[in-house]
Amino acid sequence: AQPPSAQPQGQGPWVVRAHYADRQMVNDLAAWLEPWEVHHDEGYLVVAVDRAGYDRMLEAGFHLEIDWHLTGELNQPRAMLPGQTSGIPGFPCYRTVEETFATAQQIVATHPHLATWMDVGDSWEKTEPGGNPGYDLRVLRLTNSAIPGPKPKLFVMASVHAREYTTAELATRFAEVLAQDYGTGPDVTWLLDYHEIHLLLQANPDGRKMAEAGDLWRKNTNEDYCSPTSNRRGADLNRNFEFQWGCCGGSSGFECDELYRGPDPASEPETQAVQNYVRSQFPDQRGDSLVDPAPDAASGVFLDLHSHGQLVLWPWGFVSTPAPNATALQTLGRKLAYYNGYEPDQAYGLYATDGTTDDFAYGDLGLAAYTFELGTWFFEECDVFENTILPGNLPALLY
Ligand code: 0X9
Ligand code: ZN
Repeated sequence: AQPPSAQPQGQGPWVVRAHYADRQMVNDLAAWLEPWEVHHDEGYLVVAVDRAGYDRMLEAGFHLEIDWHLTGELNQPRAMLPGQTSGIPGFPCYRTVEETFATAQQIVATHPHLATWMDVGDSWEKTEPGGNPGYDLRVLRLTNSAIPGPKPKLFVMASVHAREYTTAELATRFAEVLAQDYGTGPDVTWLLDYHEIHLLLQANPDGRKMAEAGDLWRKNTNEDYCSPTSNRRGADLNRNFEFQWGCCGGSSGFECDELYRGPDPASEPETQAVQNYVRSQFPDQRGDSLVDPAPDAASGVFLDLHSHGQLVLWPWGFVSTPAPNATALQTLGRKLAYYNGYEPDQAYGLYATDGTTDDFAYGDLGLAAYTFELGTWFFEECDVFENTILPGNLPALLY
């Protein structure tokens, strides 16, 4: 233990508890660094910084305390547990990218009338010639194809931030429950008879491979940004979406930053794949003005799974002004939060963000759009996932 005011030696990285005086300090910080946790009621946030980041935060007026426990968790070498034969090393409950894809293919093979596995685009590595073959971005669609549509749709995407282990696994378990319970569970049977559920299980597979090795990787792996071999390269896909891209100080223009928005709106192939797919599946139900509401009869739910923070968030994220459909978004958001026990809030209440998935889905198309922040850590322990996150969130997804 060190006294809180002592300056750490060396280059870091460290996980710090940063005490702040007002929300403006948090929004200014969130233009270049992603706060891992924000506790507005207690006036501190948690974030990882290197030496330059530490000094920059001190200059900005934060009072910094190093969390030596979480700092020790950074850069832990990873190995399979004794007897572990599958999953992320040290975390057998989380399927790897390849295992996630194999599960989806297995569901389709076992339930061909219920499930389709579609190629909807490419990861950055796949678009590049060279050694790394990359991945297709794939959507698992679940519905009873014997009953014709059109049917209302739910779109869920997971692991757009690579290190957020619980998210892809939750979406994959959801798919398994739907496939298994069809025909015996009345709710699931009704759901798949009269709705379509579209799951982009791995929205950032290139980044996820880095995170599977234990790196706290967030962005995609685009080598054009920062430097081709830097572990700070890539673009933050949750700042790269077209709608209000880079508008409002909720993202960074610096290539090495965690919150780098990319050089142009939707510059990244992963972003393009999501935008194109969502636009192909849902009609545009909202006018072009920021104050136009979607009609009460608008159809379609969009959900982006992240971690961590135990939050249910809805648009807007780029501005504090409530969205034109704020009351309806809040009503459904609170209902979802009733199921998972999380705190419901407008996304801006956390910190300002621009170019995000949910602002795109609601702003561009008028979908009821949400972000869940699952659990309490990026590399969540498996017993927390199995005993808390999964039982809390499956009912929210089913609802
Ligand atoms: O900063 C983010 O992208 C999200 N937090 S995370 O720790 N998963 O990176 C929060 C996004 C909140 N804003 C919107 N949902 N619009
Ligand atoms: Zn995230």
